[in-house]
Amino acid sequence: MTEYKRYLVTAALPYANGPVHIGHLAGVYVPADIYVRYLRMNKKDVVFVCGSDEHGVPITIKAMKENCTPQDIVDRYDAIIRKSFEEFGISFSNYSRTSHELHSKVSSDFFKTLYDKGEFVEQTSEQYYDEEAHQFLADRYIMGTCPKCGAEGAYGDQCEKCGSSLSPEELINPVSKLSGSALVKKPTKHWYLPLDKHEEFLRKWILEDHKEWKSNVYGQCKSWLDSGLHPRAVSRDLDWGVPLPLPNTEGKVLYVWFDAPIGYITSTQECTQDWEKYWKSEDTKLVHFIGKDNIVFHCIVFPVMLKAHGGYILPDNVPANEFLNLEGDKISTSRNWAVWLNEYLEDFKDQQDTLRYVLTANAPETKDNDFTWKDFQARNNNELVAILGNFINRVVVLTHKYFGGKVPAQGQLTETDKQALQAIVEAKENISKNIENYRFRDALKDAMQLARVGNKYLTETEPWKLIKTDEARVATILNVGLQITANCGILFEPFLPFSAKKILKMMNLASATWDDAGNVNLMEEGKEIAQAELLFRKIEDSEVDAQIERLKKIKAEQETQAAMNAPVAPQKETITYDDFAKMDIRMGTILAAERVPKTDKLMKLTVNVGIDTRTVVSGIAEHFTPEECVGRQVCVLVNLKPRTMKNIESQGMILMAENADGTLHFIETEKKIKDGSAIS
Ligand code: B3M
Ligand code: ZN
Repeated sequence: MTEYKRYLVTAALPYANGPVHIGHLAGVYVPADIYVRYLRMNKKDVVFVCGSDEHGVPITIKAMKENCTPQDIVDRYDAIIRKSFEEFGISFSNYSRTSHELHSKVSSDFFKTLYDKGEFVEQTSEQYYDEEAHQFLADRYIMGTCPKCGAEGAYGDQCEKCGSSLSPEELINPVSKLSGSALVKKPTKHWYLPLDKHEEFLRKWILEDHKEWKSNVYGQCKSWLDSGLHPRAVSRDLDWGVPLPLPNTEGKVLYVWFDAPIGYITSTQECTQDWEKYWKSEDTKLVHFIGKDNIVFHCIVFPVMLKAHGGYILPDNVPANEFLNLEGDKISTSRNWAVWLNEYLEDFKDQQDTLRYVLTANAPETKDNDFTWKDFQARNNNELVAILGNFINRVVVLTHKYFGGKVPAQGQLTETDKQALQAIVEAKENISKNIENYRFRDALKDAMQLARVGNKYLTETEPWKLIKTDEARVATILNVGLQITANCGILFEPFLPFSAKKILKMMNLASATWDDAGNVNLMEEGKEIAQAELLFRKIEDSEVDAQIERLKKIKAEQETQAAMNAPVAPQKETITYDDFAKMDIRMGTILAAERVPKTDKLMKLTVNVGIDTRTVVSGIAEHFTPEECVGRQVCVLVNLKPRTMKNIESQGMILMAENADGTLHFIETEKKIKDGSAIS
């Protein structure tokens, strides 16, 4: 085992084409921050870098849609993202941007070195070109008919209807998503990183030397390696990005996934002159925090780049997380299905730690997990408020009430006292071990366990009852309570930095390190403590209901949108006017409606169709209540041969329009007219 002298921790560079949401925080930034805060509390030498990922096609598309420049887009989101990270206490040593001048130099120098060493293969191939937009198109921006299921609007990389992976070549009638125009093929030259050449090295480095990696990460790497690696293009035909540093390559830039990880190096250079010590010494431990969709880039592509370049260290670990879902559905920026960090703080002011807590307690460390507002509320109210907050508040308030705010003397310890103090020692050990092994959920549970022990200890010893009869005993109890509280102030710091700070302030401990934790005499007798401060507040039903309502609205809008975009059924075969004229369709008014018992779909309607009042059985019961039907004027096919359903004779049929989402809608005239009026 290497004895590491310093740490270089990176967190995936978020794309600057939208704000960051809870999925980002849970999967990458909170775990990375917990790890780094823990290291710093242990007085380790750490550099923690990140920055905005500002290149790539989606940013150019967004700019085109909004009629502005890509730089405008990234300026906007970089500012929002930066602010969110600051507000949530993500303690980067530096947060950079890939549109910075320095990054352009660092990444093109990196490319140049690989080029000069002959590490790339050059290849010219025919690619789809949009003559109207004057550009080659990324697979995602080519659309056409799916060759597998026939659906319209399949993408050049995937059909969302049937889920097949596609290549643009397979699409029938490919068109540009940008301009809608047909595409031509043109030859273009690109530079490829031959991953296959490094396969043997990767197999040994990952599959043999890093068996300790998380099983989701190890498994994904193994499956990539087992299915065989191929050369990957590291250049693109695009006018947004780092220009290719080679002659006669106008209109070509570095592929965003080539320059983005180099962004970690740029960000380090920006914050320390000594950057090479972090990137180039074997006794630096490099750890990449990322989401699962970035595994291949951080475990295979970037290590190959670093190794091919030479002089750089490789990551010691890549503790990638799975995904966080929101209320049962995949989080999606384009569908607006997310809790955005900037919006969260508008509704839950100063409650950063609550979100950090819930996201860690529920972190998708080993499998995808779900964030629900009800769980958020329950964890806040039942854990943070009722256990941690309640315990600390009682200790501080009682110390002021009975002992003038000074740490009382510890007398003879009972078995119960000793057990409570022992919990401090255990908590420190467990939390440390779990954080060092990237098990942040478990580590948080360990910290919470200490608060639980403290809370239970107070409830069971009941100092408020003993104060009249046994002040010395109460002194001991509160002394023990204060030792636990002060330790909570240290041990919770990586997870809940804002609250930990308040706890330490209440304990009057200016600076504390991890070394101080585990000490059961941290609070010396006679030491003065500060007044109690509110740590967590209860979250009301109405607050989470409002959030759930907001999401429901978004879902409804999305469904309407999807239905509007869905293709309509093809036209039926031709009929004559006489075929049509045989149908007697009239306006009628529904006078009464009731569900047909023992069926889900059928509704028995009494309808005045002008000629008479009759019974019609209609399959609308899943879409309307009887109350919603009564009084409505509807279209009725009155000369349909009667049919008996569930022992009821139906004399006609109500005409309905069926939307693409399967919902049924009545067909109405723009104003009420006489029942029995013919429709022709
Ligand atoms: N910009 C983030 C993502 O895939 C991507 C990470 C780059 S890390 C070098 O969401
Ligand atoms: Zn398909």
